[in-house]
Amino acid sequence: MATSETSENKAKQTCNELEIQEDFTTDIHPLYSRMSRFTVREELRSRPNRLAAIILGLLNVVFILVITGLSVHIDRVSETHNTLTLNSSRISSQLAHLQSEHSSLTESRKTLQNKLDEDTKKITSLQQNLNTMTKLKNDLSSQNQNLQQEKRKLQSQISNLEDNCGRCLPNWVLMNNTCYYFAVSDAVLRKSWAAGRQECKKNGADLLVINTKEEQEFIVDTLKTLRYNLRFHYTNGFWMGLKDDHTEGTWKWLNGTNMTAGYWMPGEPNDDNAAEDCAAVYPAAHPLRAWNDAPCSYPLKWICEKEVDITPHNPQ
Ligand code: MMA
Ligand code: CA
Repeated sequence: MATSETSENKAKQTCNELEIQEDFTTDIHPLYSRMSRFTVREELRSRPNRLAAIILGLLNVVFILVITGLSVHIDRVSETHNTLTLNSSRISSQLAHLQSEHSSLTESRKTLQNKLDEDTKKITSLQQNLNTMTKLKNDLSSQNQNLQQEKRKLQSQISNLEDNCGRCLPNWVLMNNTCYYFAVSDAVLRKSWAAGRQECKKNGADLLVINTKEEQEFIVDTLKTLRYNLRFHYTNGFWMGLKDDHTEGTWKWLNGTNMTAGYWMPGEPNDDNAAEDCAAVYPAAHPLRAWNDAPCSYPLKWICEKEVDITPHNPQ
């Protein structure tokens, strides 16, 4: 609206100027004056056209500006599009690269997992082998210990046999100039205290009398050496020459001496049922806790003892 009012004012102003010009030219030449009037009239008639032309021109300018703006915008959009296309192809190529890396890594992971599984199996198998070997080693070590013990026993027997040669009866053991008989053989039946003593006497000996701690240890060790290493049961005892049948609780050796040091098992002697007056020695774990009192009529094994034969030892 403001633009059209301005154009109208401009047209009025032009018209006034032309009228003034007309007045001004009246004094000049009549022909010229006519011509001028004609021109002015023509010009007055073409005023709307000029306005339209101006408007069109302005529209044209605006249009050109818009076109130019749009063109610039399109260029920018196109540039952005190109950049995005470039980025998109780069991203696609990176994606393809990453996918290929991913599949290669997945493959590697599978291979490593398989290797891990195999190694785990191997470790388990090795662990089992190790356990078996350790068990075997322990078994062998224990066997070795047993064999060493066996060897010591056999060496002691050999040394006894050598020492015994010509001094003690066969199957008797020599120790400190004394021969001992241990009725360990399964072929020898158990007997009462008195019957056992009789067996000793048949060979010029008597039941065992223990005089020292060393002799006690020797007796128990020899019982174990002779494989009479059974778990404790009163029937596994060996009669000794020790009784308290004269006065209960007063233990006397066959040689008439009172017992001073006793190597009783814990809780013994207990005179069980007030009927235990004879003492027996056992192959006990602790050699100084190895005696028990039992009824003299009980069938047990026995140990005989006698001084070494006068016959001089004459090794070949
Ligand atoms: C028990 C215990 C001993 C006793 C025997 C035999 C198995 O041991 O009481 O002291 O001598 O029985 O009667
Ligand atoms: Ca007893």
